[in-house]
Amino acid sequence: MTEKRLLTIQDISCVGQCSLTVALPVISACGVECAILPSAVLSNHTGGFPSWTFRDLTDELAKIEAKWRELGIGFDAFYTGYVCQAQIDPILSIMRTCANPGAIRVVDPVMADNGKLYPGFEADFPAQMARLCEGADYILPNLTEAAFLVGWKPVLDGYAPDYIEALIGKLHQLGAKHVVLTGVSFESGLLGTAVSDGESIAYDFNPRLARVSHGTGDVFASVFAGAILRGQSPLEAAALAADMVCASIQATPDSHWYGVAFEQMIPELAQRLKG
Ligand code: PXL
Repeated sequence: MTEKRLLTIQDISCVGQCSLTVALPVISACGVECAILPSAVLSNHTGGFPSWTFRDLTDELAKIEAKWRELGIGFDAFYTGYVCQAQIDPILSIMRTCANPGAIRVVDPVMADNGKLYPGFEADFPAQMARLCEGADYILPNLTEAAFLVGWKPVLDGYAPDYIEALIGKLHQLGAKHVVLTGVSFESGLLGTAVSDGESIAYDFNPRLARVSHGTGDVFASVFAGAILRGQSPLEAAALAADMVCASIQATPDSHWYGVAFEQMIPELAQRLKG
């Protein structure tokens, strides 16, 4: 158990094994206290269900921030995920006013995959999300999000290491200290992560699994944030996160289409971060 308290800001998709229903159990299993700030409440996520309800909670953010300031509540880490268009400034404010000394920021710029923005995000949202990346200690984009953040057209395959290096260089120019780029592949059988501290890039690869599943980005980011707070290096945290994503996918029956069975890897995650 660490004494550190993390605040995660992302939506509650009531059904769908993503965002807060993943972050809370996963970060708790890492032995890290996890406070939550829901950005929105949806009946279910937007990644494959034909429709959903959506309640934007932007109005709550400033009220909650004021109450936390009054009560002297602060956080050692912030981890942001799926947030709404108008929430960038309120979130930046919370990360300033409710930060304990040395607090870190982990920004997963959740907004796109497979070359496309998620439903509901306007074309100008990546520029807003880029403002959240400025000053982040870690940003965790997938290849599509990374391209949108820097104003490029997404390239999803057929690239060489110099494309990844150029993309990471541009992402650092947004003001992020570490870039953790997911979904990188130089040969078809391997899928991995590029981890950059602005000086050098290290890679971690796993065998590519046949299935592509929803919610894996949230599993990755939650394990990564928890492992960083448990003192792992960025590369160790990224490798652990990738292992836990693979274990979650492998535990998921083919008939289960809307998420991954991340619950099955929780005991292994807790074991690997024990002590
Ligand atoms: O897993 C990312 C995510 C989070 N929250 C909502 C989503 C998605 C991806 O589709 O729709 C509401």
